[in-house]
Amino acid sequence: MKSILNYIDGEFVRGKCDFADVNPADGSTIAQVSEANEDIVDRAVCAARKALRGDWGRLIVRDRAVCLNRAADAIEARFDSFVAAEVADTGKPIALASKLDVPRAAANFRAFADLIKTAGLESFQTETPDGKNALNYAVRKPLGVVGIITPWNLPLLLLTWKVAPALACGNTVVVKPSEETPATATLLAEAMKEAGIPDGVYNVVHGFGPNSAGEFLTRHPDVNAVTFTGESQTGAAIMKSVAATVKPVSFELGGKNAAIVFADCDFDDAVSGVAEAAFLNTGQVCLCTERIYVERAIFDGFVDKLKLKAGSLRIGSPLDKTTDLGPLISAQHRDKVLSYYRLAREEGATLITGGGVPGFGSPLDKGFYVQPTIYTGLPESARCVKEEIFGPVCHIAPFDTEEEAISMANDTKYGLAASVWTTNLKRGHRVAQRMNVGITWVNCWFLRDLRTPFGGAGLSGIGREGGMHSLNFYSELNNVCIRL
Ligand code: NAD
Ligand code: 6OD
Repeated sequence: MKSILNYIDGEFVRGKCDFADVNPADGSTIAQVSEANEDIVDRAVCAARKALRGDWGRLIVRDRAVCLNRAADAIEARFDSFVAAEVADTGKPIALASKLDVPRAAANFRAFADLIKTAGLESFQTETPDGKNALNYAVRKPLGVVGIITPWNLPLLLLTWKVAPALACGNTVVVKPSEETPATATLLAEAMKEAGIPDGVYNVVHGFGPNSAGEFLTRHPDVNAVTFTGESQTGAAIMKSVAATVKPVSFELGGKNAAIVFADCDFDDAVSGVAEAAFLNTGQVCLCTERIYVERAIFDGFVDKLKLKAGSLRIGSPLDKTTDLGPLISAQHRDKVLSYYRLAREEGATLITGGGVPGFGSPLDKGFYVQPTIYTGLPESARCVKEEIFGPVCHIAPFDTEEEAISMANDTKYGLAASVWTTNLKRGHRVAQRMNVGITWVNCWFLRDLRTPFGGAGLSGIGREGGMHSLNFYSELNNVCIRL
């Protein structure tokens, strides 16, 4: 059986206990993962601190950018291994991992390599009370050791989204990937070595959250900042854990995202776009749309067409290049999603399609599959309309006025993303600007430019990453004031 080990100071390190890495497509065990205890996490943090004082800490910005580009090259050189590892761990379709996850990992490194070379900082010429001048300018320094904790839905994409800017700013990192998807963070260690990134700059510890590697990392006194992507409740636990040592945090959390479809939309584009937003990655993208508001004039036609789209999705083996929908990540997560399918019935929903588990008559029956599911007819107060389900499921409700649609879309404690579907340019801008979220797409969804701010309001997060926002989070700015 394959072992997945911790990675500290350039060496693979075995812990005292193992846990199983399970393939969600058939429930088989892929590997045994070595869990990091508190000592191992401490060794990783010490290695990261030591590396700050070594060659890495002395590199000029241009050479750091070269390292990041070499990391991207190393990912591309092992493209097939990264795709295979991501597909086995997550059960996502091979076509999706090849198109989205692995290319974005390389793109994350290239984007921040480019940005750090050109990033400027503000300066001010200041008039002093005695009629003379002072010059203020800021310098960018690393924060130190950054703890990075990531989820299982887009493991490599979300990990590198944080590792790349952290390294661009000269930090060293200890990463704790999800216990469900440990493989690609570990493979990235090999790519980092190949890219010539000094030992100790990138360290990996494996394990769970509470009373395991996640908590040991966040409460470690020598970790200078924590960046986390995952559930809102986990964010709350991490806030408590970092409070004692007052660490800066960046949180990208859950969502209950809305799409607003106006009668003047390009109908076919809107149906395809909303179907993708509801079902991509089996609905396991934080940006996925679980609430759809459709103007009453096109409501029935839209529901029919979305049902046809859901019915045309090919559910099957992640290794089949034509598969659209793989399994959910785990038996536990499938239980959670199915409990919402039951709850929707109890809350009085009308089932339009799905609502159950597909049968294959093959080993895939042991996988954690569910059907893509559409409901209508729930009141806005229903738990299925309020709570994040994180599966291939959406609820569609009609609206009569723009104001009503905006008010329903904003009636949530989350605030991650929204999409607006209309051919009326003015309305597109107007509605988009009134969404209480970190990102609103108009006539598109999950279209990313890595220089733009990304994050959420309310339960969806704290802070923004992306472009200069990432550089500012991963840097300590020292303002120098010189009396002239
Ligand atoms: P999760 O919060 O359960 O776990 C995420 C990571 O946190 C894992 O590595 C886990 O081991 C670790 N963890 C758990 N408890 C911890 C603790 N007490 N201390 C330290 N670490 C701890 O999330 P998940 O189930 O892996 O991912 C799904 C969730 O992530 C969804 O809510 C989804 O919306 C959210 N998400 C948000 C974004 C975003 O960009 N906003 C992106 C992806 C996923
Ligand atoms: O595209 C990104 O940068 C990003 N952080 C996406 C998050 C997706 C959530 O599952």
